[in-house]
Amino acid sequence: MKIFYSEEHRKHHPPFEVFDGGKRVPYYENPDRMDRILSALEKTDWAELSEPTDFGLDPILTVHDRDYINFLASCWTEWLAADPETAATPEQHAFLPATFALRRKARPTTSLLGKGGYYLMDLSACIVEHTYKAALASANCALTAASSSFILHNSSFALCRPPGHHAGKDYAAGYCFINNAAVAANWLSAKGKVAILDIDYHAGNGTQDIFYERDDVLTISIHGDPDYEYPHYIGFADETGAVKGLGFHKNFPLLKDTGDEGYLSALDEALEMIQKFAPNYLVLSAGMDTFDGDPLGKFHVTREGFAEIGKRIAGLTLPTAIIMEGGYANDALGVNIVTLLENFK
Ligand code: OKP
Ligand code: ZN
Repeated sequence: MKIFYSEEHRKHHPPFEVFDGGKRVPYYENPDRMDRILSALEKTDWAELSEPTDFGLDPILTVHDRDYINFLASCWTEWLAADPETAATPEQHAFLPATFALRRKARPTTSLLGKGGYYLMDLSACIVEHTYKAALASANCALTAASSSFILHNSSFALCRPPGHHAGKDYAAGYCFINNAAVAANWLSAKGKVAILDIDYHAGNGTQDIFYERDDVLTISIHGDPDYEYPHYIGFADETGAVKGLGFHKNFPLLKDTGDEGYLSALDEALEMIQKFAPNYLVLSAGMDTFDGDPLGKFHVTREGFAEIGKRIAGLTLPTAIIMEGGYANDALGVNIVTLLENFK
């Protein structure tokens, strides 16, 4: 299987994030996640790693707002110039505003912190010196996987970091800056019908937002119910798309403590919808944080569960661009992703 991976993620390593209640914790979305996956992939005889191709900014700018991307590009340099404390010890800091734009009646002001509060949705989208470069390389991994799946008509894996599914057209959120899966799916949508299935534990709010009014890209997300789980305000069952896109989005909000059985029955419904839609390509937002014991999740999907999930999705027999999203039980992350991927060889 072709796997696209770039080392650019390594220097996107914010020293902390801020949890609910104001607690400062080490950044969960860390480079170690990739090392665990790489070492598990090395043990297989089918993982064929290569560097992503640089697609330039055009395919990203058809999904994301130009001013937002400009903000990501220049944010750190501007912050360094504005904040002497960060300039003195950059590795101990991140760009993280303390005031956020409430609802969408706000506008991005000319001040950097005003832009930050407008373009960032929460305290987990910390920007540091190399964040923008890492996010671009991550998007290129997804684009290269999409084009590989298009050309070779088979499945591929984009080992993306940072992840993408919480990022919307003009906002970063939950460790995500550029929506890799959305960029890949939008690129593929010029070649045929595309479905995106998001199996990360968290609702794929960014992906939902981006395609909400489109009928050529079906989006489905299976996740912890936003009634108790991040991202809190989106991912409910009654959100099914709008205008032309009505009926082309589906959320499966699940209860706390969902295990293999409950998960697989939601998955079966999702797969049935995808079959009815009859896409030419599938983009799979593959988060592994549904795993039993993930520090950021409340589900109990087992390794056997991932084997079955992979088997059933691969059963669609669609060329699938598999895009890495979350998963924070680092000890198990490598084996879990390999268990999922094995079905798509
Ligand atoms: C990213 B992905 C913890 C606050 C939530 C954000 C989680 C982002 C998950 N109580 N922090 O979907 O794996
Ligand atoms: Zn997640």
